[in-house]
Amino acid sequence: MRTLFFLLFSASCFAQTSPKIHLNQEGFYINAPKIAILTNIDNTGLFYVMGNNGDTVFRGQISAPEKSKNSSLICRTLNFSELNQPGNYRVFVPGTGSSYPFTISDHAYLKTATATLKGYYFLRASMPIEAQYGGQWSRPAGHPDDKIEIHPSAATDKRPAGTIVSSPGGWYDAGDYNKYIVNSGITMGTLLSAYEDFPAHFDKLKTQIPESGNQLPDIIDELLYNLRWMLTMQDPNDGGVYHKCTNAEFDGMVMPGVTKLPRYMVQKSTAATLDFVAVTAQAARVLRKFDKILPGLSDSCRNAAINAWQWAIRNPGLLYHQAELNKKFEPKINTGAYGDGNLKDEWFWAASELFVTTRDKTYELWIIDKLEGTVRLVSWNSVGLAGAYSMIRNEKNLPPNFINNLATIKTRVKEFADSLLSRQQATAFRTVMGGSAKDFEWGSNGVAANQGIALMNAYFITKEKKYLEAALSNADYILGRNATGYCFITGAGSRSPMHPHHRPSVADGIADPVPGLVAGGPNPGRQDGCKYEFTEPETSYTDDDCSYASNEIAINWNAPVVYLLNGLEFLLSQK
Ligand code: 9MR
Ligand code: 9MR
Repeated sequence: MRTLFFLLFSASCFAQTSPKIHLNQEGFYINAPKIAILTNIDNTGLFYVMGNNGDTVFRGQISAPEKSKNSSLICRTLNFSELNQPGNYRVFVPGTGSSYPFTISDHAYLKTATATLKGYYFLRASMPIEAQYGGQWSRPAGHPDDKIEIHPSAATDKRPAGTIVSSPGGWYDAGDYNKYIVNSGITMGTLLSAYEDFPAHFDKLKTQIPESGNQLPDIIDELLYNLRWMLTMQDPNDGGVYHKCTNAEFDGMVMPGVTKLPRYMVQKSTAATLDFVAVTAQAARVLRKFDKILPGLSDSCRNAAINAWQWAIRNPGLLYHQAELNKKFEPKINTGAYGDGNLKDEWFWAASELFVTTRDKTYELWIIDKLEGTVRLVSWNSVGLAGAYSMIRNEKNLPPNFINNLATIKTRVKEFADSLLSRQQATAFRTVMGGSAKDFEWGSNGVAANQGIALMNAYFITKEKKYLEAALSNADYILGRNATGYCFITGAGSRSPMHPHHRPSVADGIADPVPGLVAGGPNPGRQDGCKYEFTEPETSYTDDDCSYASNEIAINWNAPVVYLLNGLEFLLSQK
């Protein structure tokens, strides 16, 4: 026994860290499931969990092999869920080596959950990032956006082409420096929902931003920075909302504000306007309790939402078709399109948020009319579930005669979550993510996080723990239990993206990328034409800044990660 112990001790101390042990590189909650996956190692013996001092604290059996459905990897499960002593550990597999370090703790996600919210501060467009808050990533203000030209596609009598308007602030969309209402919409909806679902958590959460210490929670301060920009995207003359505030062509890979290319307000669209309705209606509701600190803002949001809704009713079919637009207008616009051909879910979301906020029956009819087929995973072009979540969350404030409709909506959400849950045991990484090879698309980490949110909503409906544990499996996925072995959040874990497609991270001359940002994730579409070492669905990821299809950061996939990690921290820490 003594010799065995000694052998293990020395083996683990000097053992190489092995990337073949894939696990959450941050940590696990005390009473939560704990799993690592061993890939392409022929070993069905024992594995060990060792503390920092080399003591073995747990010993378990390596499972039988299983081929992953989403790649050629052969996977074995190492389950150490029973270990529930707080501490710092590594998994050790004799002959293979040690895993990255991890903790078991009551606040396993807190640090990273906070960092993902802080990530938005670094994306703020028109103000400097100061060293006091941004550390080594401080930088001058980016695009001031106080002189935006009305593009010919957006011209009206009152605002002819070339009219100058002001649209400062807001977050940059992603690795690029443009600001798009559609993508801002679902991002804001997700973050507002995080606050609505977990106010007690966010009321205390400090992210060290310039506004920290004022009377508002930091998440609200961060949201306001983008909300105030969004409000400038509405034409006060008719209530319609411009699709985007953008360059004609993407800026080069330089720091923000270096290029001085003209910026344009491009075509109003029904999708942008409906997403704007949903966000401002939800903001009106969420900000109501801060009326004393933000006098009039909640009312302004409500009015903005109603005006935009009326514009959409008058203009129900104005889709954004960049190629068509470029046949008619100069300059041609070649930045992100966010064009969506099906707006049923946008109507549903907008009507849901207005209904919850105003209780006006007009919107109820739209909800019922648009329900069929809108329960699909949330993404920038699929926003129906966001409306369903808001109605479920605000059940108590809905008119009593809505109860049957709400029951239907709950059933749909639960069924959707059940279909996700049922796939978990069939994935070799034991995550809900990867239940279908189609999960691996542009921004697949957003898919993983949004699946987590759907599962958490099923938990809210049923209070059944299995949904929370399934949501956790996707947090584990994002934090490292995936085929690539990356913890996909910059600055988190042991092996995280170093070269995201993010202009400041490329151009700032600092080795570490801007922290708290989520990389897109595996995407076998590989639309960027970069070199990928692996190309199977769950492995087609490359940590190269040329790879905008697998390694770009974006506000719409950071937001569900903010929701997932903060929500799980709130629900699973024993407080
Ligand atoms: O940087 C752009 C990124 O934000 C977009 O997601 C991507 C796809 O639209 O395009 C990137 O810009 C590239 C452009 O499409 C082609 N020329 C090189 C640009 C930078 O890599
Ligand atoms: O997330 C978007 C993805 O679904 C699209 O397939 C892709 C190509 O149109 O564009 C993605 O969004 C990018 C946007 O167009 C420009 N800013 C960066 C976004 C993330 O890559």
